[in-house]
Amino acid sequence: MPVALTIAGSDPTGGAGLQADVQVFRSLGVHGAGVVTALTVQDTAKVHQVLPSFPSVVLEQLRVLLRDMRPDAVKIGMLATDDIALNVELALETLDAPLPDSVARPPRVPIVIDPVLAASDGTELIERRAWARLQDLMRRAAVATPNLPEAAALTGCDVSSEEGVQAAATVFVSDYGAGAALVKGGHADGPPRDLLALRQGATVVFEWQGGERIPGGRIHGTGCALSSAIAARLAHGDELRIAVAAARDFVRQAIARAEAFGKQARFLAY
Ligand code: PXL
Repeated sequence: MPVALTIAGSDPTGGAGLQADVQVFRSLGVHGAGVVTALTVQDTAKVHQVLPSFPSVVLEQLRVLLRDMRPDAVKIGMLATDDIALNVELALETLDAPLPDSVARPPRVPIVIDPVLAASDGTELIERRAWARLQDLMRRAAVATPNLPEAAALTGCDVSSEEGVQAAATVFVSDYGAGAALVKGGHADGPPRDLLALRQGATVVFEWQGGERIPGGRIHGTGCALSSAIAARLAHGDELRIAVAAARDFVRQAIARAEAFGKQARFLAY
């Protein structure tokens, strides 16, 4: 069974964060490993508190884990603080080191970065001063998966038009160095359209991916599930475009079957 590693915050409701990521991994036939970047105090209504992990523990957990168990894909979600983001960046260098019994560089492990800035209730899930580190980390991403507010915040682009979304996606790929960017259109009104921007040589090509809005209102954890599903498919060896298409299908079906949990939330069902 392939292994995917999530580096993410803990959401005790299981609707988002690391708990959701490992459920998605398993349901897509991938073993889920996980390093917790932050605890949250959270119910289905809101995030009450955020408690970042010790940065040194995140670094040690990742170094010890990565020396032992090489993941086939990595997903990065909530990073909480600049120090944690820095330590994640440092630990990921372990992935580039030659394997113990070889002098050759190991093949690059695909990394999916979901640049989580805030929870739906507005609670900050990463400190503002860490945004630059998050932008810097993008050069390690096979694909970044910002939603519209995150794409706007991290690039400064006005994403209210199609051209603006393309400009933001281009910043992720051309300026920050991500291999690709999937800008998720779910936050806009009307039928949601995602934009996949792919680097092809010196240029960036765009693919708009449409869909109808499935009625029923907001669902918690769709972003976490989408990025984890992409990582799971990449862990299976899918090419990026195929992995993104499969992950979008997976989330769309899970939205259509969403179930109510707790007092205030609907979670994906898969
Ligand atoms: O959906 C963003 C998100 C990511 N990670 C954690 C969260 C949330 C939203 O609440 O709690 C841990």
